[in-house]
Amino acid sequence: MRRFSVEIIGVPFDHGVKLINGRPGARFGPEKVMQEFSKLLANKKNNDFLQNIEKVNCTNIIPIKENVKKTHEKVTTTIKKILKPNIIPIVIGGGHDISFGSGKAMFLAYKKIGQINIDAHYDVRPVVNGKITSGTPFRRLLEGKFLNGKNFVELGVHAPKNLKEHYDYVIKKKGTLIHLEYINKTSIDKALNKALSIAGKNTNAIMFDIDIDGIQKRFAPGCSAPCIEGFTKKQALEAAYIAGKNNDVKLFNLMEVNPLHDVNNKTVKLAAELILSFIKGLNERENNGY
Ligand SMILES: [Mn+2]
Repeated sequence: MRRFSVEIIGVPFDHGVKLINGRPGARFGPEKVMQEFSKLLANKKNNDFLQNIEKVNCTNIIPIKENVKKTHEKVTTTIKKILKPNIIPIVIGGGHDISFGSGKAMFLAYKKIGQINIDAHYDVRPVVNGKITSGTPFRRLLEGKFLNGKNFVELGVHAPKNLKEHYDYVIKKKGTLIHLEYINKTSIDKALNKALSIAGKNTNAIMFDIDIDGIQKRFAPGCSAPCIEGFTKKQALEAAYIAGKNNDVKLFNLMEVNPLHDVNNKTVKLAAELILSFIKGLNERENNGY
């Protein structure tokens, strides 16, 4: 019996990136990543990863022009309807602000949720003058009480411009930071399993995020805010696989892929591989997994 379905949901929206003065273009991410992913699916050697997968569907959520709040509401409503323990959405951004929309849907579906974020940045900026930027998703989830800080884990957070006040905010909320230095000294496997146990403690479901800017610029130049430092391609692929394999992970957000700044399509290809890696893990989940 095939046990899981995957719903790949594109949200071609980067207004939140513009509002933070980042490089726009992530609105083109979903289409490009889906194209590349369908090539991977068409490759017969990848069929071994799909024995337990009933189907992989691709759809888009049409954003509300320049309206971040309304677009997020649409994301929440749409994903809430899709979420079932055996239906795993993979959301492709778009700006990282969209994770607020999918996170709220997770809260409505599962009540107690955990969050793991692989990112160069904290993304806990406050909403100032009503501007919901791509740097705000986790603060909004925490402030809205959709997410308890005790179940919030950030991995990487290595951008040189990260502000002390955002670090302080995560600590005040009792969130966990696992820095890149520690991960490189130990392993991504160890760090992610630690993150999964924290995010999964007394919760019903975990949301897993990869902001592509968490990966080194040489592997992922096509993003809104690239960093020289970061995860390697291998670490990111392993993280996606481990998250996919964990029974508690019920949604994957893959954010900030920006084809306008890509080099030889390598960021888009990496994003497609990350999706496949996650699905490979999902395919290997133990028994009923839900
Ligand atoms: Mn981010």
